Amino acid sequence: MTVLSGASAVPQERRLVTALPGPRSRKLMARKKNTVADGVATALPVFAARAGGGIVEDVDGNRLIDLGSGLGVTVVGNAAQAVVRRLTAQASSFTHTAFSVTPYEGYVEVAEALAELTPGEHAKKSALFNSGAEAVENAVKIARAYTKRQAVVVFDHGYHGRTNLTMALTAKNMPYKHGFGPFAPEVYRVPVAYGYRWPTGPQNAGPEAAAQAIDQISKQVGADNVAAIIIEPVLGEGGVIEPAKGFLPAIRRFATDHGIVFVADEIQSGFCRTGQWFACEDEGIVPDLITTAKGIAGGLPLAAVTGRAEIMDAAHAGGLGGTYGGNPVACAGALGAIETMKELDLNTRAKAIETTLKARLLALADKFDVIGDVRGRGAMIAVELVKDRETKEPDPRAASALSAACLQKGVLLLVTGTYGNVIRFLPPLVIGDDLLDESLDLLQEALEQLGCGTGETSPRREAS
Ligand code: PLZ
Repeated sequence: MTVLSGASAVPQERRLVTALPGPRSRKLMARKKNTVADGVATALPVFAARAGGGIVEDVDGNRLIDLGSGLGVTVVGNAAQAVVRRLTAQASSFTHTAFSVTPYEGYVEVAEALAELTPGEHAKKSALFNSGAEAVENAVKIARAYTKRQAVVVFDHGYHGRTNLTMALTAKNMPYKHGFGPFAPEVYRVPVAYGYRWPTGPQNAGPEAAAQAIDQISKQVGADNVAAIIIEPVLGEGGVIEPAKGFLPAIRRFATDHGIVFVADEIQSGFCRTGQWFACEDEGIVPDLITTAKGIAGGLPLAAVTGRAEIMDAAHAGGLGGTYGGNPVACAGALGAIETMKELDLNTRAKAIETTLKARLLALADKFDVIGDVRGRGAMIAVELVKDRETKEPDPRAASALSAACLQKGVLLLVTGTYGNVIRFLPPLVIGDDLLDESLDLLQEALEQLGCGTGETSPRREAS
């Protein structure tokens, strides 16, 4: 795929010129320690200088293979040409007027693109915001205004943000919520169909988890009190969990039957990441509202709520907004990113990345018994690490050791999951096959160095 990454000014090759972190990164880290709040931690100890294609170059000149896309954002790669062209033109015309004061065309164009690309043939409208969390909060506001109900239902392992309401919606305590309560009321959490860990096996997870979730909502909350059900079609931060087949359609049906607004949080899974414009398309789900951010704007801060016009219009005039929401430079970035996704057919590219990654990771799972599960779709793939394949006891230490060892070899890999034991692969979709292959060779080397064992005597990895 040299055609894709060839567009980047950054040479598409791994290069290590210092030990990691290098001297410049170490100096910057000391300055950060003095002036940046400790709560703002960094997953990796290297500072970026430039990035493009599948490479992040650090301030010491090391070139690292990027399997994280800055938390799943740079679907089209860093500094993608169309993004830079459009945002540069916009920035030299005007950088801000506030859409709620003096509107501009770019915002409307993004809303039109969202109406075209999101699932469903119904009339759609959008509102734009700055961050994923802000989009989710506004989806809740809109659903409450429309239904005149208050309760919000979310799922085990879900992640929706770090603001007060979205902390309440997020499942995991550490690091997202710990010590930051009290949290917003009227939030209820129910089970999700986590195939790999479902007690009666992945084949039963879909219907059983749906039945449990629906029973809990009906008995503990009351369906008629529920404004919104919010779910990630692939649960990213929770560990790249694909709800087992049948789960999403059952929950969608339940929402329809009870006048509940079904919100797909596609902030991480949207915009070609899973090989579809939106991950919920894989099971033919048409959400009432969909929240987007991350991939939407090639790295610029932009987020959206898009959905049925009659629901979106339920909030009174002036009820939705914010100073910067739908900033013109960010909108220009989004139009450039969407143009790139279409031009390079990044949905097809995501599927090809899945084929490459899964083949290699499944082969590694046969050799290394620390790998309990390989899962995900498109360029959103993960391996779950366990101490023992029978008990499936999570192995978070192996995950952090592995990501640290990969970093030393020049590969940026992120750890995630409720149990901190999932290594995820979220590369920019414009990464070259050569870089992907190389990163997997290096991952294999790291697994060997860490003595992760052979799977010859262990039961085979379970498909989930
Ligand atoms: N919904 C599904 O994945 C952001 C956050 C990582 P913001 N995920 C990465 C971290 O440590 O903060 C996310 C998401 C889903 C909502 C959000 C929130 O998006 O743009 O970070 O607010």
